[in-house]
Amino acid sequence: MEVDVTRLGHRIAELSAIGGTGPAITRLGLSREEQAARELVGGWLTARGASVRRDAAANLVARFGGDGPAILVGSHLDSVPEGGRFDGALGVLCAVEAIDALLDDGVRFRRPIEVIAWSDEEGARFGIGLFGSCAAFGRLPENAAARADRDGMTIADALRSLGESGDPTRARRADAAVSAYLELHIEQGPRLERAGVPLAVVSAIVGIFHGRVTVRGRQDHAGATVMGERKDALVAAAEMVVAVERIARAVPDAVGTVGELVPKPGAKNVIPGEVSFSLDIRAPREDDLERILRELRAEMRRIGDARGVTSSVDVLARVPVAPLDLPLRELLLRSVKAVGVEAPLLVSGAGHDAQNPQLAGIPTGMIFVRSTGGSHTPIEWCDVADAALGAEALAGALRELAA
Ligand code: HGY
Ligand code: MN
Ligand code: MN
Repeated sequence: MEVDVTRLGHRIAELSAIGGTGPAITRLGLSREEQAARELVGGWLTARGASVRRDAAANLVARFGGDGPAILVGSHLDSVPEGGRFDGALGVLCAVEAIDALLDDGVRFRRPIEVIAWSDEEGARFGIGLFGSCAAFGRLPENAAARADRDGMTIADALRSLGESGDPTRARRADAAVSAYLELHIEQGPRLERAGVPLAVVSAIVGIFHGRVTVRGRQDHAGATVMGERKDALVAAAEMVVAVERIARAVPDAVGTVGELVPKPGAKNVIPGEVSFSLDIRAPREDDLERILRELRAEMRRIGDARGVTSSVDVLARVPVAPLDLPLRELLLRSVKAVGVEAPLLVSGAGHDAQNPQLAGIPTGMIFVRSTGGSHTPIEWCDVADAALGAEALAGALRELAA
């Protein structure tokens, strides 16, 4: 069985044109662009005989085969703003290519397979990462549908504008309906490139904390307020941001990032009275992640007391460390070996939809494909030859699981 590298390359290019401005991709969750991407991928799958639907959380679900627990395979089609063309998208395209190659090879599925494109994995608009797979596996935070983007549009509004009911919890899958989940994804880091190896198998995915901090000081006049009288929310927030980096750097393999920071009212001659900033903290060990969060809260209180400001943390998401299924890991190592690669086992520093089925108790496995240029950046890159090798390994695993 051979995957078709040319077909895969053309589809990467075709999908990249949706939300693409030059090398950069902006295909935000629950946006028109994400819907256009679902329609493109759904069309290819319908043409191969899948029954294609979109669920209440706007996940694309393309089913091959009859009744019974299904093997799910896929990733996400949304991107971060000005992101790359491979993060998420490659996993969906390689899942489609793997199915195409198996069908081209005359394989008949003894168990149902569903190709999935999870909606809004990045959480770039509404702040809830892994949104579509959280909805499917019952792991959405309270009141998720009321979360709004910067324009005040809520998740419920966005779903309704797509023609859904507005209640993403209706996408909940019965766990018994899913027998396994596989995801291929670019590595998004330098380890495979440095090792000169095209594929890896993922052993575990880091724990993730996503939050939003609000710092409240006193808005005042930039000229008439002497320095000793200020309650400057932005300077306090800046000290807290530096503390995030210092505390995370002190814990092995942990990371801490502030990617968004919004001062209010946001004028050059006004001392900011309020600042909100994002928190993205990750670690491969739960106790380390908890320790970082404890230290950070203590430091934010100390800085607030010293500067006469207050701060609060709104928890957006807390995904525990997810060790992936051992038997599936062995199966994927065999499938990768069958395409000629001695794959290393890697812990994923990036979050993935795969965390949700695994944490819901569904056997889950991941294949990484070598990528270069970093990720969440237009210069993210993956050679189509490496992608095809990944699709070949994925097809081998699906053949063993379902054919
Ligand atoms: O943030 C992440 O790790 C993923 O790209 N959503
Ligand atoms: Mn991403
Ligand atoms: Mn991704």
